[in-house]
Amino acid sequence: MLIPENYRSGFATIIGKPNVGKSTLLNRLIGEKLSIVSPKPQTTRHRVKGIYTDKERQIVFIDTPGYLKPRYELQKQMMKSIEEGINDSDLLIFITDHKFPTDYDKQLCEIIKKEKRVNKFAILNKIDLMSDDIKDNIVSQLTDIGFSEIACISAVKDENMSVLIESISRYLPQSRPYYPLDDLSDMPVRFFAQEIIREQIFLSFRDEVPYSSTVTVEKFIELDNKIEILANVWFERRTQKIIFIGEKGKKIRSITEQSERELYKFLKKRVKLELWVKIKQDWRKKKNALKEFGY
Ligand SMILES: Nc1nc2c(ncn2[C@@H]2O[C@H](COP(=O)(O)OP(=O)(O)OP(=O)(O)O)[C@@H](O)[C@H]2O)c(=O)[nH]1
Ligand SMILES: [Mg+2]
Repeated sequence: MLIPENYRSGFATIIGKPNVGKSTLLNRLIGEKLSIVSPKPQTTRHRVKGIYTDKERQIVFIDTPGYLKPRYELQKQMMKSIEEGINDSDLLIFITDHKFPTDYDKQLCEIIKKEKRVNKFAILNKIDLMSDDIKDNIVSQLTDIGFSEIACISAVKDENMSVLIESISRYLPQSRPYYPLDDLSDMPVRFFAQEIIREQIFLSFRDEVPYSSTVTVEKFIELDNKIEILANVWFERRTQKIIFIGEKGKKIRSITEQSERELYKFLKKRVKLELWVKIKQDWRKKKNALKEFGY
């Protein structure tokens, strides 16, 4: 493809409170499930890039973890990745929902107000859950904060999504694309495998089990007709490991099977998955362990 003179490219960082729909939005915009989604807050832990490319523009979206008060070393790392996102991007996309303004919204808007270097775009998501009155009220509050533009959407119901790419790209500089035109992300396939398994854990357990877990892919062997994956699932304590395995190994077997199905959708190849359960005492509080696990 010949790149026209007026081609636009840039980095757009998506920030918003936990559970507001950042990852859902990223996946919709890219048209591929790159970032894991669950009904639980604090699902995303890394900055996940999703690259949108067409004839007129390349937008590198960066999904971030929901902003949090750092209680653990892990959450400090998550916050750092938001700050880096703000520093490295051409456009900040603040996303909120029908619950606006919560304390998180207020904290984020304070940060956004102070940030003078980048353009600011607001998205009101989950409009399927609100009346017109509530919607109008939130939009007028967002207008006062000083966003260049406010879009009202439902990422799940696909409402008002088609114009979003066009609106967003107006705030990006003219530039040649940063990534090859058919790239969707810059993360290795192992990263996605690990995230897909982690997502199944988030979807299948309550309380502490998902939050105290993390996954590392130890082996990823691509054969002609299948992919063999060996992954470790790490917990902080023995009690969590016991819950994860379940009675007679029932739970771990069902997680393995669910993960294999989801991995197949992403990798487009049959997957044989083996999960090993391990304990690293209090890993969320330990800098070295976090590093080892890729945070
Ligand atoms: N009703 C409705 N639900 C939505 C919409 N967008 C996302 N959700 C749901 O909201 C929940 C959280 O979505 P995520 O995309 O994981 O949210 P997130 O902001 O990435 O959350 P963290 O990664 O935890 O910060 C999921 O259950 C989504 O299905 C929407 O437009 N309408
Ligand atoms: Mg997320």
